[in-house]
Amino acid sequence: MTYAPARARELLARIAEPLRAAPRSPELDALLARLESFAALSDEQLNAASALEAAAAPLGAMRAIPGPSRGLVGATSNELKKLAEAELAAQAERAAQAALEAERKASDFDATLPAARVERGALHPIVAVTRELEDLFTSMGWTVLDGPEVETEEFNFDALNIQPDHPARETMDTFWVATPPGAPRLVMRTHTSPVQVRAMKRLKPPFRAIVPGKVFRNESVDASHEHTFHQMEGLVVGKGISVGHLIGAMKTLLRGIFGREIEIRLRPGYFPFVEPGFELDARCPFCKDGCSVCKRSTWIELLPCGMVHPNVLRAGGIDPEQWTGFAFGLGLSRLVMLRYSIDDIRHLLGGDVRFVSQF
Ligand code: FA5
Repeated sequence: MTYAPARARELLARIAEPLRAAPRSPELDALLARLESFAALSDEQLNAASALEAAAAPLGAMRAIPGPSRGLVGATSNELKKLAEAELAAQAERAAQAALEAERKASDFDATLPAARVERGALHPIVAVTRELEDLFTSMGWTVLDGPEVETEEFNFDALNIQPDHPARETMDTFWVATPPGAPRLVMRTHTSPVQVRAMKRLKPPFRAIVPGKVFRNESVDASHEHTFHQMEGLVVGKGISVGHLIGAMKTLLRGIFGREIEIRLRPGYFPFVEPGFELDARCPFCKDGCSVCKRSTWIELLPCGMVHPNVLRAGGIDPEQWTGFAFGLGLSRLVMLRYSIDDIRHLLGGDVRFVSQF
């Protein structure tokens, strides 16, 4: 039933009637006076809010009401209360609707227009390939390690058996970090290999780890050379580790990357921290008899690697008489270029959203 002042007045009269006939007391007189004051209100004044107040009066003074009348007075008061509450709720709902309507009108809201397009992000190809490689290696029980990008001269060069007169230390290739005189010299790491020695100091052999990360070289930039690029180091230290293990791991790595068996060849390569050292070439996955990617040779120079030099094991606190190991340094940025046929390395860290959103 909808609220009307006449209905409220009717219910108030029904509440008061048995009270008037009941034996009098000061509390009962006060309650009757209060009920009469509500009944005396104009229709406008006797709105749902005052009807709710009127219903609360007998409900809050039940003890003043003589026993025989309580049931009837209580039930009628509750009816009045419910009626007033329903009206107040309906009023609140109408007000909310009206506010929404006003807001819609004010803001040109059109529920029939298509929703605003949300730009979808995409993984950077370097991140995508790094994650794939991490999945591949962790599935074979390797650990993923990290190392500092600002590295000490000791870890970046000395501990890796790179002599002080090695050309890689010269300003040409290395970004030196300004340090106070006498403090250990710092560099932006030129490769991920310093993490080899950090890993040896931290982990007890045997262990297998990869280290994907950013490296920095003071080089002139062109389509295949960046000053900031990504590498992924790999390191295995164990008993009786040989070149055979190295070749097996490299083949698994390439199979994981290209999705099929890839023919490889090893050429001698010189790196002070491995002995023997190799340059591993992969048969070009894009052609049979020469293309621009392999520079018409059908081989792609892919990853330098070798057996860990005894001096490096010693620098990492590992006895080279007991333990041997192999390491590799994958040029991750170049691999990503191969994988997605990207013709210029400068796209990778160029920060152009149009480039990244293609992957
Ligand atoms: C090294 O950095 C050695 N630390 C790799 C290594 C690790 C050898 C473990 C043996 C054992 P190199 O300077 O050749 O090696 O760099 C490794 C790879 O990084 C290269 O094969 C190449 O793919 C990539 N690379 C080197 N310079 C750049 C550059 N400026 N821009 C992009 N990629 C580069």
